[in-house]
Amino acid sequence: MNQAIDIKVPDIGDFKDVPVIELFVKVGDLVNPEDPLVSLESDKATMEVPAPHGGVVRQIHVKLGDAVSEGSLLMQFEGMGAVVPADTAKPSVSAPPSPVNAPAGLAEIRIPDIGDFKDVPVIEIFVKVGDTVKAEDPLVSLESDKATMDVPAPLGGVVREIRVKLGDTVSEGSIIMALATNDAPATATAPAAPALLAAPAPAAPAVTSPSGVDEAAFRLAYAGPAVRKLARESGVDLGKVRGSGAHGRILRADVEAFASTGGQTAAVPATKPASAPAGGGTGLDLLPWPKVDFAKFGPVERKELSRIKKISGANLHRNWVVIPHVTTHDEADITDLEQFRVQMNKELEKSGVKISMLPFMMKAAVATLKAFPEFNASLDGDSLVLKQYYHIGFAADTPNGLMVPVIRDVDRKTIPEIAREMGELARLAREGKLKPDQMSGGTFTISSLGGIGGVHFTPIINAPEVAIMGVCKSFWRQHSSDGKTWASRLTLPLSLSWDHRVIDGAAAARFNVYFANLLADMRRVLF
Ligand code: CAO
Repeated sequence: MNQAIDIKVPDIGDFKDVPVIELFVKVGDLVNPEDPLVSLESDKATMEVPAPHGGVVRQIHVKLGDAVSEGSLLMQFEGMGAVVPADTAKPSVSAPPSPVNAPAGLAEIRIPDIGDFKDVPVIEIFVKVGDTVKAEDPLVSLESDKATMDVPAPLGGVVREIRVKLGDTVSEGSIIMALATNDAPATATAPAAPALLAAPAPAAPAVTSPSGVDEAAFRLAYAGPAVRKLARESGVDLGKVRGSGAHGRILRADVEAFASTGGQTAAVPATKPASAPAGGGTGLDLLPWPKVDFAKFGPVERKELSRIKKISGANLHRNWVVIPHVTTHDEADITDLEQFRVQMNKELEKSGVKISMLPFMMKAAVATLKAFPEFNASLDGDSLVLKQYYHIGFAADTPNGLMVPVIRDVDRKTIPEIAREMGELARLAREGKLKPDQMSGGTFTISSLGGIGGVHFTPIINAPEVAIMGVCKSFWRQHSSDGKTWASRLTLPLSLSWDHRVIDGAAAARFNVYFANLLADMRRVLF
């Protein structure tokens, strides 16, 4: 006899009020045990709730976007004796799933919010298939050009599948592994669901399209197990499907649409044009890089670039090639400011804060940015996004390479506060412990080589910012304003690089003069 069976959300760890992001069944569907019913997405994991029993879907009690927790009623099945496996054949009409026959969960673990970072390489994988992990155990380590980040397990379980390998690049939302939670089979070879209504899907590799599927992109595609299975069965290269779900999640409908159009409409272009348009001037038709056997000329040693150097190199290269840089040099008279700085350091000696020239430059930069708002902006297509906040980055030299921590709201901080924060961020940078949010959101950068030397240099703009101020070591020079009387003045060399798509030379020269005048007399910052 048919029975009404309540299907509830099983144990999903500490998660509560998790939105339903996908419904895999509709009223009237015939479902096998273990078939996915709904997909839930917290900020840290995507979980598919499988059917604990076979049956026909009689009622669905949730809709997309509804928030559910353990025990929430999802749907009702009309159970049919023939499809209920023996060990789960006694569903009570209203009893919540017991620990024994609660539907086992498969949680897909995604990269959480990692700030503005994208395409960050996986540099370490701490677990292997079959390992049992607890919530908060580290799963993988990522390394951007600016920080190393461990991704912890958002919930406990057994690692069922690892979908990344060392060197793969991931972004927020990329799926890195699948965890069997609760009573889910710990290995892919122990499926619990007897297939009574339909033949089980063949194992993934057997149905994979033999050609053209980019396995790495497939692994990283943002999609749940049911959609992956469908993609495998349909021979769809998941890495090429654009997701229409929240945060770009690939839905069943996306795979179906992709498959129905022969993979044409939603495909991401896989290749660049073979060559630049003739005469268009948009391609770089360069000679190949010279290949030289240096050892022919003398002894050499080969040393691999650090990972941070490799990645920051790629960013610097992009910025250098894409942004039409111009650098305007100038000088600031900091004689009085230096005297004041030395005096303040004496007064603050006991507080433990030591103030270099850089915090003063930050304050002067904010006042200058307020006067020249297009320098505190980013290009977005044909628009300029003018920011009304002043987060100033500073280049920090570290043993691993260049990093740019950001001090937020410099306009609202005192000089000692800026100095203290800068010291702390520089320390974290040197120890490789900066967090993504400590390096994001900058609106303008200062790169100071003043503690080292140099006269002028041409700093590379830290995209998507539009300008960067470089400063070198101050020096004493004889100065005259009338050619008759001369005085020794402490002079700070300035090198402002600016994006010529946004800023004109006259504005850049004015920016430097304004900035220099503020440093010459910091009282002007008050105006
Ligand atoms: N002229 C003369 N002396 C200067 C100066 C300047 N413009 N700027 C700093 N100094 C002095 C400081 O007063 C300090 O002197 P004391 O030791 O006598 O007190 C000394 O130089 C060292 O300063 P600092 O470098 O420790 O402090 P800072 O606040 O100026 O800079 C930081 C901090 C983190 C920015 C710096 O240590 C650093 O990493 N600079 C390198 C940035 C870089 O690599 N830029 C290039 C990017 S493009 O590849």
